[in-house]
Amino acid sequence: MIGERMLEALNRQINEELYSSYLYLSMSAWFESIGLKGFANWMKVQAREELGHAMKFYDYILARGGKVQLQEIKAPPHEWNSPLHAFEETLKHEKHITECINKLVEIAEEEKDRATFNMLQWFVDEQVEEEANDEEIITKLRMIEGSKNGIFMLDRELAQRKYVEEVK
Ligand code: OFO
Repeated sequence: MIGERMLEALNRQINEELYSSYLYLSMSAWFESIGLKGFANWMKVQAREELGHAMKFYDYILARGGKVQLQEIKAPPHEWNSPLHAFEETLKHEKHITECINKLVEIAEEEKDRATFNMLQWFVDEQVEEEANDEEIITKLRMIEGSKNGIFMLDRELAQRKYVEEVK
């Protein structure tokens, strides 16, 4: 059984992950609306990954005999100034998620909840990867700033991303 404090924090994280999914789906729709289908694909894949993150917390709570309590998901923004702006906002959001995960780790330590502490290690690693992916794309976007051809090439590259279920 998970302690009350840990359970509440894990339930909050389900909401954070569902919001991440919502945010990236909104970005995907925006990229689609400005004709960048490759960027839209990348964001749609990311939205599915985030849903997978929410489900990891959901499944974990149930496996530990806890109660899942889904909360309202806030509306994400609907437009951004440029592809670079969208990815800067993505990185900012991922840094916030990293803080959330670190906070969960702290709670698990304080509550001496070894099982939750272990489960969270996957997310600690995942956040390193997520921030690095965003930084890589931001670097490319800064290099090609103002170049339509550059955006077109990057769009082709991002169109290659495929959804792969992230297994533990
Ligand atoms: Fe983007 O890692 Fe979950 O939220």
